[in-house]
Amino acid sequence: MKARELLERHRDLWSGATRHPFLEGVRRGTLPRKAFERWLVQDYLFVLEGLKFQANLLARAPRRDQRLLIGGLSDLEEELGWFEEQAGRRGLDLHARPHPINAAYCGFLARLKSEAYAAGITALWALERAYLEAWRGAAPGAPEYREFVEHWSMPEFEEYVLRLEEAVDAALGEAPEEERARAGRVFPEVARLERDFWEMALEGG
Ligand code: HMH
Repeated sequence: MKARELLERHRDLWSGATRHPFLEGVRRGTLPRKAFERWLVQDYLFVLEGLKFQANLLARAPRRDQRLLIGGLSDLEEELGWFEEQAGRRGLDLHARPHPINAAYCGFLARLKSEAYAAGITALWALERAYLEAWRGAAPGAPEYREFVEHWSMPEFEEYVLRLEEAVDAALGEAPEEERARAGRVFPEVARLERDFWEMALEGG
């Protein structure tokens, strides 16, 4: 099994994760401001958890993936600063409570810390790839959201996602059958959680 096969096997779920009315609202500028602000605050909390998840993954990573994961961690930390700046500009309080949908996603990542590396790296690749495709699909984006579209559409980010895909393929290539199977189930789960995350931002409930 390869990372690409997972994308093909779950095409419909993947499309739900990467195309959503929220993103169409970003593209056209019709997104309610409240929905964007809700996304911004919740995504900040998600990235905070994501940093811990990735730090744990780094601690267990094979030698060949260490540099890639360290680079990703450093970018995530920078991204947190960027979110803080964006929130400050909009007068948003980042000390919010995680929405139950967000809490479910973070809980899923936290549980992966006690699972095999193959499952964890598959989840990381899937969630980063979801953002790459989702935001690129919203390009160029309404002027007020363009900075966000560009943030996740940069060639450097695409390169990072491609390197993660190689890491997934290498991990799957050497994992025992049951760990490969588990990684195969993690992928559609990430796709569902990504779709739910957009839904949460748009609908609020
Ligand atoms: C919900 N998925 C979500 N937020 C993010 N920032 C990413 C993926 C990419 O890091």
